[in-house]
Amino acid sequence: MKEFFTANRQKIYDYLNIGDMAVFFSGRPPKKIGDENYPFTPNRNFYYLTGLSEPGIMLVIYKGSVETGEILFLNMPDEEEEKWTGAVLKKDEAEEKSGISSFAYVPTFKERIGDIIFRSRISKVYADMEKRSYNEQTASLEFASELKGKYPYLEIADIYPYLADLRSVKSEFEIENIKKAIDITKNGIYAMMKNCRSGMYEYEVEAYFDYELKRAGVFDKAFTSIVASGINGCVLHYSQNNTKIGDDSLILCDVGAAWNFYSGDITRTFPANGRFTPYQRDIYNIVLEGNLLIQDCIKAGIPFKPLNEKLKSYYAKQLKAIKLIKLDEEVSNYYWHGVSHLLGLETHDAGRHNEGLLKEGMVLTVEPGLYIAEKAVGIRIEDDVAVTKDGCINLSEDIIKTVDEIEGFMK
Ligand SMILES: [Mn+2]
Repeated sequence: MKEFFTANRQKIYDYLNIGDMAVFFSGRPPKKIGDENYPFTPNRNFYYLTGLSEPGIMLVIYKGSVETGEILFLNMPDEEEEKWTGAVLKKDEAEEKSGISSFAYVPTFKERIGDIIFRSRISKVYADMEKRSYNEQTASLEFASELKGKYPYLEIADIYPYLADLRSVKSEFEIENIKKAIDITKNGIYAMMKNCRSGMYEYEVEAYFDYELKRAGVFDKAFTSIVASGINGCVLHYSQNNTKIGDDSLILCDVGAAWNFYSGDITRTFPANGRFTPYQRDIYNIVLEGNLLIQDCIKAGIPFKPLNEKLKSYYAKQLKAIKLIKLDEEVSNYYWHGVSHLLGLETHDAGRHNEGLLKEGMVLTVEPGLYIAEKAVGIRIEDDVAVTKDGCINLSEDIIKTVDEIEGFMK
C-alpha cells in the first residue's frame, strides 16, 4: 500500500523544478455545534500522497539546488490531551502507512518552511488551491496568502489541476479499493431489496443498508444515501428518506460505501412489493437498455461529452415509440442530468474528463435515468466501470439489474 503513496509523491518530485516547494494540508473537521465537530475526512490530495487520514498535519516536498526532500509534520503527542481525544498519529505508524521517513512537529511548521525557503533558495511554492466559491477558505489557501505576505517575491502556484489529472487515471490498487466499496454496497442493496415492504418508511429500508455497511467495517459512506420511493425518485438529490412507501411504488436507491476513502456509487430501482407493474417494467427496460448501450460505447480514446448525447437520442426514439413525447427536445422533461462522472477518492471525482478523451484506467459511473413525475415513476440504473484500451469493465457487473433477476430475488 505505501508503495502506491510513495509513487504518487515521486510524481510530485518529478513535476517540481529546482527552487520549487509543494505544501499539502490534511485539513480539519468543520465545527458542527458547541464543542462538537463534524466527522473528519482528509483532504483527498493529501491522502493520495500519504495514505494518512489524521487531522491537522502537513506534508512538504521541496527541490532545492543543494537539497531535496520531504517532511511530514505530525501533531505533537501530549499525554494530557490524548486522555481526552485518543492517541495522535506517531512516527512509526505514519512511516508504515506512507513510506515517509522524515518528520517534524506541527508547531515547528512555519520555522521549518522559512529555513527551507532560505537554504534551498525556493522561488516558487505550490499549494492545493481547490476553490469552488468566492468565500471558500481552506488551510492551503490561508497558508498561500500568509506566505505571499511574508515573502512577496515568491511565486505561488496551484497544484490542484495537476493532481486532478493524476487522480483521474486509477492504478490497480485504486480499482481494487473501488471494487471492495462496490462489493459492500452490493450487500447493502441486497439487504434493502430483501427486507423492504410497502408501508415501511424509506428510512427503515435505508437502515438495512447502513447495517450492512457497519457490519463490513465501513464508517464512511461515499455520499448521503438516496432511498426514494414513488414520486421522490424524480427528485435527483432527494435524501430526506422520510416518506411512507406506497404499495405499487418503485424505490430508487442511489447509495455507496467507501473503502480506504474510495467510493462506490450504485443505483438500483426495485418495486416495493417485489413485482413491477407493466408500465414500470416498460420504462425500466428502456433505462436498462440505455445503461448497456452507454457501456458498449465506452473505451479509451473517445470523448466523454457525446456519451450523454448518445443516450438522449436513444431516449428520443424510445419515448416517441411509447408516445410519451412527440419531439426530440422533450426528452429533457424526463431526463436532465449527465450520464456519467468520474469516480474515485471523491464520488464526483477530480479530473478534467469533460475536456478530453477517456483514458485507460479512468473509472466512471454509467447512470441513465428516466423520471416520469406524472406517473410517480423515477428510475435510474447506475453501474461503475473501468475504462480499458478497447472497452470497459463493469465493476458492478454482479449486482443484479434485470426485471427477472430483481423479481426473482425479491420473491
Ligand atoms: Mn453517480
